[in-house]
Amino acid sequence: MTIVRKGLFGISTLSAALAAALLQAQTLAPAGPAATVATDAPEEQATPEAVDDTAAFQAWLVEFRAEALTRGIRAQTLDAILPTIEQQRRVIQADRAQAEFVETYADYLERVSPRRIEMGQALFAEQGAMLEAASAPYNVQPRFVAAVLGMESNYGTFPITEPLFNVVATLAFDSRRGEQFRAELFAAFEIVDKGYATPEMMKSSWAGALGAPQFMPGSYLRLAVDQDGDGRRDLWNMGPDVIGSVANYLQSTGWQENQTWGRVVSLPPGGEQSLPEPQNEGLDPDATCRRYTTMGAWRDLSDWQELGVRKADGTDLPTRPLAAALIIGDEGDDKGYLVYRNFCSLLRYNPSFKYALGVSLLSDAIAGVED
Ligand SMILES: [Ca+2]
Repeated sequence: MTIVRKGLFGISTLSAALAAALLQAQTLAPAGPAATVATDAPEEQATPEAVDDTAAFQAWLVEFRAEALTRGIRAQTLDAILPTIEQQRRVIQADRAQAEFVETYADYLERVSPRRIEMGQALFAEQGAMLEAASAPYNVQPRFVAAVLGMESNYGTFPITEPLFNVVATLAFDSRRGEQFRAELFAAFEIVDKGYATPEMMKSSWAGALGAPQFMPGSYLRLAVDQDGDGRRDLWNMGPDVIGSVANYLQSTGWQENQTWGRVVSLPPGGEQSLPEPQNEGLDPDATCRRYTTMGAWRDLSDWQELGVRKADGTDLPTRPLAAALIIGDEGDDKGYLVYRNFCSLLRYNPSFKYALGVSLLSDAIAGVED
């Protein structure tokens, strides 16, 4: 059995299609804080496919069922779904590949493509009033909601086809982020148990995220909203619920509607090397930003101005008092990004600098923000 599994799932049989799927999974899934990818990588090259742990997995499901019952999930729901759950070893491969995956900023940000910008603009042209109306109660500019959806699922057009229970159970049983996904598995059962979705609707990416906004099951329970008031929180079809839920998510992180994400800036002559050390001394960042320790110093825009940082076109930075951190993408870049506290809200959605920059630049492009 072990040998068969190795043949079926071993790296030597990794097809081009699977490799492509892994790349797609990267675009859909949290990539981990960009500057801490190295520490986020698994400590060793795990080869889960080489271990026949089917019996252990089944025993784990039995134990999971017992705890789920104590959490109030009905036996009827558990027994309809648990026997159908299978480990998906490709999910582990995708999860490992994701943590180790390194793409340059330049390559990653090609996702902010003319096509994706056009689709976002078409969304505003066709459903602008809905976007405005569903975002307004949460005090989030709709261009950011649209850009999140653009990056997460190409505005709900990516096919999301993996069986969520298989994906989440596989990751919950795996050691790398087991506890986190165990909580998500309870949440997934709760979604079905309470009738928010049928088991058939529980499809996900390779990282267990569902619907057009790619919410994890726990986020669905906490933050999805029934914006159109029809009694269901529908994240599966682009509409007011999807828009309102993303806006609600961003609001929950302290989004400030009177601010943007930040701006592209030009660095002083000499680039990064010309800026003073240490980079970690400065203003106290907003609470939402404190966890992102790799961001470096937070300084007032006037201080960045004094250090020689300018708008992308070389003109002076705005005089508005705002705390900002500097992110520099690929080594040798002569430009960077001064980011404000809303950027950290985007990181709460998906903790990757590249992802958050993708959303930011896409939101500017959709709305025609040039400055
Ligand atoms: Ca609804």
